[in-house]
Amino acid sequence: MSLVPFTRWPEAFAERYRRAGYWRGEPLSQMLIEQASTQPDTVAVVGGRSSLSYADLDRASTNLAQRLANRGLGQGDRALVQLSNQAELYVVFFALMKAGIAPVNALFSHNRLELVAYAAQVRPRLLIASRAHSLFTEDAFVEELTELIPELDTVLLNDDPHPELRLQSWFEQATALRSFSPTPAGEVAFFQLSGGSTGTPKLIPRTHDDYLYSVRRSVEICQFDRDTRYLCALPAAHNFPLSSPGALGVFLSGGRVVLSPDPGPASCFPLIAQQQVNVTALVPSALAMWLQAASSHPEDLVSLQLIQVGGAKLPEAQARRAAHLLGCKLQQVFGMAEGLVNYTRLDDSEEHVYLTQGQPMSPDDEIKVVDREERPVAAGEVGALMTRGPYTIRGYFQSPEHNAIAFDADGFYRSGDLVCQRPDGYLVVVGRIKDQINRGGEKIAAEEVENLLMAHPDVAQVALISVPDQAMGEKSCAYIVTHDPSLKGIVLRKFLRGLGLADYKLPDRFERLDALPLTAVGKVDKNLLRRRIAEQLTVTE
Ligand code: J2J
Repeated sequence: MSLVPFTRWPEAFAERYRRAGYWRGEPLSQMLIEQASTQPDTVAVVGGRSSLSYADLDRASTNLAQRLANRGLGQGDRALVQLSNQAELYVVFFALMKAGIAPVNALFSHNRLELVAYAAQVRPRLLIASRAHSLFTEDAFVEELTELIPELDTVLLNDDPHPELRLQSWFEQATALRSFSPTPAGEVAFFQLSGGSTGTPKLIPRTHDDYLYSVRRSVEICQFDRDTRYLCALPAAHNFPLSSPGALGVFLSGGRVVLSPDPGPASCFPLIAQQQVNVTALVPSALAMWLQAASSHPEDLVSLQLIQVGGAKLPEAQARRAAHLLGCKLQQVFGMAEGLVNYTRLDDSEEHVYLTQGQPMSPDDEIKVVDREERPVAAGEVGALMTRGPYTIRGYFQSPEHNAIAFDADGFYRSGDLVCQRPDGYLVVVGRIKDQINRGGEKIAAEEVENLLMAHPDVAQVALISVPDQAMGEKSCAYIVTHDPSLKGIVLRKFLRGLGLADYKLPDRFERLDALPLTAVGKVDKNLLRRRIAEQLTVTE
């Protein structure tokens, strides 16, 4: 048996985290087994047409795990999974945890380029995807993947008409031919996705021990219990709605997850009313849509008690309006798939909830705020955030060169965020140094899009930057230098789409320049470009 390799915490730290009771040697599947035995008939998840009790979820995931084991899949194997916000996503997640298979859960908005990049890194033996996604309506992409990844020998598709391919038929009772079990809790359970700032999207190996601790601690802070009815409105595979406390926090507490296909009020409000949802997690751009819709449908939202907001900076004015208009508690969440999650606490003062992004959830989260030379800044000053702790990774998957940049010699992760830490320990996010665009909580690595645009024969130089946007917080703008004066943005967008890039990464706007401005050291001066577009926008608005 060969397990998935990853950068381990040094033994002294691992020992400390075990002694403190954070790491308990328990697999992520254990929470489901426990709920299924104590309250089998309680509804665990409602999504689209299906409603699954804890017993259903446990049984279906065990059956799938058994069938996969019967095919020889198990510990050390990897899977590529792409499902929408549907109950099957959790059946698959728990099945893979039970069978020791480590999945990458791609977002449904991901396209060919992202899936190929993930597959090339993890070399999955198993692909689980959906016929409802444009990549999988025909078989061509599955064939392409199978050619690219010879190890890929099992493909299951949601709602496929053929029983042997159809994911749901694998949820049915199977003969026990081979045994299966989760990977040891200190080993990789699955891969999270990095927002990234590099050319290829990086993968984040999370162990059962560290992830389960982050979920357990989040549940304590957010006070989830059996009465929790959580609306999963964001993409379900994302770290926030999966673990902060997210769906896993709900399953750990014995509550109910209600899945919405998208975070729009038209989908969410009726579900909140029907299901008496009392908590949800949103990004600020979705919250803004809710605030607009709330005044015309206030009766839909009466059951809501807590709205968590994170993924991008929540403006103070919006925070105040939300608390006022929605009539429930607000919580700011500043987290990252690499680990560290900060929460404002439920009994915090309004001042904390409106003005800060919370404080680290664990007493063993170590925070450094540093200047350009990585010396700690004076208390309360702005600097770059560095962190390590019991659920923050020590390295990306198979990325030694990038790890040398993203982590310091002591294992601190450089998050790329500019923050200030107040004397009371609370963090305020003031900006970022990583070359990324945060488009309504969806992260775009500038370098990835720039490299692809450079592949166009008429593009000589390119710089992708963020542009402030009323609705999304930020949008993207590509500054290009081209020899062809007639080259249109629409052509470049089509080009990028043709390469298989996810839609949300397509530049919202293109601007042409004769040359890109450079800094004194010869790098593209993105600050100047950002100032320039901001001025241009103020003039035209
Ligand atoms: C400002 N920027 C924020 C916030 C994240 C919980 C919540 C969010 C994520 C997430 C997550 C922010 N204010 N409140 O994984 O478990 C930006 C920062 C951060 C990056 C991480 C969770 N909350 N951000 O957003 O991996 O720049 O995780 O470094 O997608 O989002 O992005 P991601």
